[in-house]
Amino acid sequence: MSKTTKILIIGAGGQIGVELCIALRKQYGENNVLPTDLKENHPQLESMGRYMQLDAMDGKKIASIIDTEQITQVYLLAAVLSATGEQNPPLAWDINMGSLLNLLNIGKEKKLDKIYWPSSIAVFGPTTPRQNTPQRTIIEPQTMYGITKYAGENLCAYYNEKFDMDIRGLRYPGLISYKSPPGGGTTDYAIDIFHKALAGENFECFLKQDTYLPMMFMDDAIRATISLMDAPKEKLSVKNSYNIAAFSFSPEEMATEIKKHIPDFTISYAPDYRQDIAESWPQSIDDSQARTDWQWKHAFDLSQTVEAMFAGIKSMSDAGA
Ligand code: NAD
Ligand code: AKB
Repeated sequence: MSKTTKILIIGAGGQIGVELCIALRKQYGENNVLPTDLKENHPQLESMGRYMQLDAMDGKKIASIIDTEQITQVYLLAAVLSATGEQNPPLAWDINMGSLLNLLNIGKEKKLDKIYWPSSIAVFGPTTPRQNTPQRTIIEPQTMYGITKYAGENLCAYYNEKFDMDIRGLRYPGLISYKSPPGGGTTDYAIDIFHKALAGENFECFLKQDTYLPMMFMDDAIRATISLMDAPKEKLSVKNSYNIAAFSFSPEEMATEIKKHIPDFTISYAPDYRQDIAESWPQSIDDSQARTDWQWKHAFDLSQTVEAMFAGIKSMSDAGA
């Protein structure tokens, strides 16, 4: 008889975690997915079922939850993102690396079936080809966040190889969503812009008008995550983290798209330290390996994303969220 899949999400209270929890519960059942986060309370997650406070650095507690809850898979989402990481690089190193190394050792000891750990386009740096960045290429990240993602990818590949574990990951582009706010990234402007537009306010962008970055709507990112985790192991030729992509745009192009819905919308530009981060990242990504290995295909383009964002933010505010 096959055993029940029981999932622990660490860092579930952020932009990706809330939506991933909803999707995984749909697939595996509410009682088989336990969302946890450093935050003592999380009203949104608590309103949907069980929630537990858990520090990703607390290996003893993680091991004990794996035992008592009979956890078979862990999704580790706790992290310090690019912009916050450049404000406090030692913190980014400690949290991003400490939590991963902790979990890999626990996963090895407890013989977890699978671990998910996300990487980012931030692994790439200024020496990487910026257009159609290949899966395998020069990787010399310039931010502490990118350095932790690159080191983390290599750690995952090492544990996969040495200890015959099953650790999977995606290099997400900037993710655009409305259910849970973003947590300190360079691509966050592409979410904040909607809230300002709907409030009838000017949006002051911290990136220059022609800064192109790869982006994706959250529904596609969640579907990609679950498809990767469901894919047969023998199909996965990449042992660290897969490139995935949807579309790229600049702040100016996003503003033009928003004006189709709100003609009076205005944008101004006041680039800050995040401009350097954005300029060190690719402008577009080649994700053909993911498309070949596990049939990844994005569904949302820029205009569909903008429509879904306006509809989603309005429905959340109508529901009083
Ligand atoms: P987020 O900042 O929105 O959420 C991270 C969550 O981790 C927060 O709820 C935070 O409270 C929690 N956390 C922080 N320290 C913790 C700790 N010590 N113990 C437990 N929880 C802790 O981030 P996100 O956007 O949901 O990103 C999740 C993962 O995906 C990260 O690894 C991030 O690098 C990666 N990623 C995100 C994006 C994106 O655009 N959102 C893009 C590429 C990669
Ligand atoms: C960030 O901007 O830090 C994240 C990412 C692309 O990793 N959104």
